[in-house]
Amino acid sequence: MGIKAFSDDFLWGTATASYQIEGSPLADGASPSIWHKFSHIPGKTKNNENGDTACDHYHRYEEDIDNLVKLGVKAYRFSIAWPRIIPEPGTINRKGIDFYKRIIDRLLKHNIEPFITLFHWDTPLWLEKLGGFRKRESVDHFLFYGETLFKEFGDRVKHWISVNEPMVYTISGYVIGDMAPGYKRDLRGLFHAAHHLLLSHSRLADALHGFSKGAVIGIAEAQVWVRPFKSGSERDKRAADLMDKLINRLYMDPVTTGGYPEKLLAKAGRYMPAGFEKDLEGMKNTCDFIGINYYTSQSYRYSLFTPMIHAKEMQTPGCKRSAMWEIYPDGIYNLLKRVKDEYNNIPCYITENGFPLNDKGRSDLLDDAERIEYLKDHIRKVMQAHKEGVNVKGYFLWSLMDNFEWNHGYDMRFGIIRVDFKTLKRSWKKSAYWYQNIIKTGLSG
Ligand code: GBH
Repeated sequence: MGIKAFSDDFLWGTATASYQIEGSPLADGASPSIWHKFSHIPGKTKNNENGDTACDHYHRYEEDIDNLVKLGVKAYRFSIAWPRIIPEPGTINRKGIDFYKRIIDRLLKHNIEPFITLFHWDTPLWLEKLGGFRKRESVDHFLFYGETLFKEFGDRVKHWISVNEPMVYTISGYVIGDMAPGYKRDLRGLFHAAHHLLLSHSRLADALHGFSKGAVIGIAEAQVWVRPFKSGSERDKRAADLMDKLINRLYMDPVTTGGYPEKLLAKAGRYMPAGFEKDLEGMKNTCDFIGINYYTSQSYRYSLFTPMIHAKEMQTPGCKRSAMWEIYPDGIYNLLKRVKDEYNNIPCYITENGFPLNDKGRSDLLDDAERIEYLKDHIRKVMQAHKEGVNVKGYFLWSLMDNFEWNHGYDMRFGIIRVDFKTLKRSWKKSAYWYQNIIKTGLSG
């Protein structure tokens, strides 16, 4: 199957996020984010690493865009750091806007389509102090920030992503606590924040459509292909189904087909903000497209002793693993098919897909053959879905370059371009040359 399986306007791209690459988080009038605070608390991240320097993209964005040009990407997904734009409630910071304006103009000059994520987890610390996404007022603050960006960039940016992975932000940030804002076992926090993030998305969509004709907005959903541990077991099937609703559909349904999964509300409705039902009608069908961030699959078995969810994650027998997760290329296909069959074949993009490697035991740090294999297998599945009528319009590889992998620090590397975090030198890995070739000539064999 060659690249011709995709239409000519298929957008090949790469993705990054502000706090993970920029560095200089307090430069030029920016205020701290929750990730700045969290990563400076001892013990929260691997080796106590933080985003103070990261890839120094803040000063090296020209070189990084040169690499995008060399790769030949048609699109580039990146995020804007909210606390650079709105350093305190109601205040707009020109210097923050100018930084992103320079990036956008440079991309456009090279015919690279910017896909801008408004919020990739770096909540302004001032907002968290006001209660963060737990509070309904967060929606108004998000809207003020979003409208500022639409006004500044709406003439030239046509693709917007409101929120990156509300699932990870709320589950890791309010229940597991391994990511900012770092609360633990706070189910009320989880369901309140989830609702306010999704409500924000819908308000931002209304604002964008009123403002800029032809601009589109979606949300980037972390999607995990969830399976029962024993496919023949009814109890395992029920456990997996509930986890699918908790991980995937809770964040997807309200802004597409409408409403929260009933089965989940029956169990957890009491954690939702009062009167949330009144918001649902306005939230429905507010995605012009869906972004899918796909990395992995998970298996669940019934477990009497896990409170409320009665599900326990198990290693899927026979499933290969990366340094972080299970490898299951069929999952990306299955989830894309689901968009076609259950979400009205809404246009979609793979907004992230990629592979982690660390340096341990590697003699050639630029030889990432395992990554190439992973990418090839997954892109092939995307092609298959496309061929079978899924309206998938692009693929963004995570990530352009190694970066600050949140609580994993700089240890887990997802880049197709290596960053030496001492010298900040960029070097192309084998996968970068491979991807350059895919973009140019397609996938064969
Ligand atoms: C993305 O998160 C982020 O958007 C990006 O910033 C990050 O750098 C990148 O991926 C690589 O991690 O969480 O143990 O239940 C990915 C998050 C990872 C969420 C796999 C679902 C399933 C395993 N996804 N995860 S677990």
